[in-house]
This record gives sequence, C-alpha cells and structure tokens, in this order.
Amino acid sequence: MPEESPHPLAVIEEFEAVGPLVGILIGSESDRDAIEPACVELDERGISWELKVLSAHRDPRGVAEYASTAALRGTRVLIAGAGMAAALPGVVASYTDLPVIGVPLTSSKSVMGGLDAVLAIVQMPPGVPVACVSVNGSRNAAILAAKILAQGGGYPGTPGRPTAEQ
Ligand code: RP5
Repeated sequence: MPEESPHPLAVIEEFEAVGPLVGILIGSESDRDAIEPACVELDERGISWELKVLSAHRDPRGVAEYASTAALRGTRVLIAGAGMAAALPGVVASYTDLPVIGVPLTSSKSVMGGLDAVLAIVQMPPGVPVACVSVNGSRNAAILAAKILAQGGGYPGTPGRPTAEQ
C-alpha cells in the first residue's frame, strides 16, 4: 500500500513553524552521550536547539529532508556529530547554505582514536566547506555556533545578505 502524503497545509504549517536556532544531528543513538556537552552549553547560553538522530548512511533521505528545510524553519547553524566514516556533516552541508560544524566522535569501533572521523569530516571537496572541531569536541561546536549566531543577520537568501556564490 502506498504511503499517504502529508496534506499540503500541514507542509506549509511545518515551514511556518519557528525552529530552533541550532540544529544538532548525530549519526546514531550511540553518539548521544558524546554530543550532550553541546546541548548543555547551548542551554547555558539560552540558545534554542533541537537534536535529531539521522544517519547519512542508514537514512540518507531523512538527512536530505532535514538539511534542505532547516533554514526555512529559522535554524541558523547546524552541528553534526558522527563517528567512523563520518559522512553526516558533509552530506548535511551539501543540502544547505547554513554553516555546518562537524564533530568527529569516537565509538567502540573507531580506528586510530577517531582519526577516521576527523578525516571524513575535514577532507571535504572544494566548494562544500564544513568546520571541524576536535575529537569529541561537542562543547566547542556549541561555542562556535554561538559565535556565528552573534554575528547577526538572516539566513542565507535573505535580501541584502551575500549568497553562497558571493
Ligand atoms: C556512525 O557510526 C555513528 O555516528 C556512530 O558514531 C558510528 C557507530 O554507529 P552505531 O553502529 O553504534 O549505530 O555512523
């Protein structure tokens, strides 16, 4: 049986909803503890955030949908934490003009203390930048997000703001 599509008005309502300033993604439930310091830091700074578990490899469509609509909901910065072949931050960056901060995470399956995730996050091809904090540096990701938000301005595409190409 085909999946029922949402009513068009429900879709419009979703876009009109005021989203959190920071969207945090992790690739697995197993990353939750490692990303917690980012949530605590944002709370302490009074910055709204949401946390979603979405894997670039296991749920690529979910990642695409979230990343490509985040700016429409008012989100201004994205933090993406993942371990191993950490494609999540890069895939998120490919679907949005919002700044993306990657957090390389360690897991029981990491190799070289998380170097696998570091390389996956920093070795982005030209034109699709992703910021990268230290291994398990989720608190720093939140502080960097706060600094970006402190610059003011609207989301990319707002009249008068530079576009991604400028
Ligand atoms: C990555 O693989 C996740 O971000 C996590 O760090 C790692 C292991 O995931 P699980 O097998 O624990 O779900 O995609």
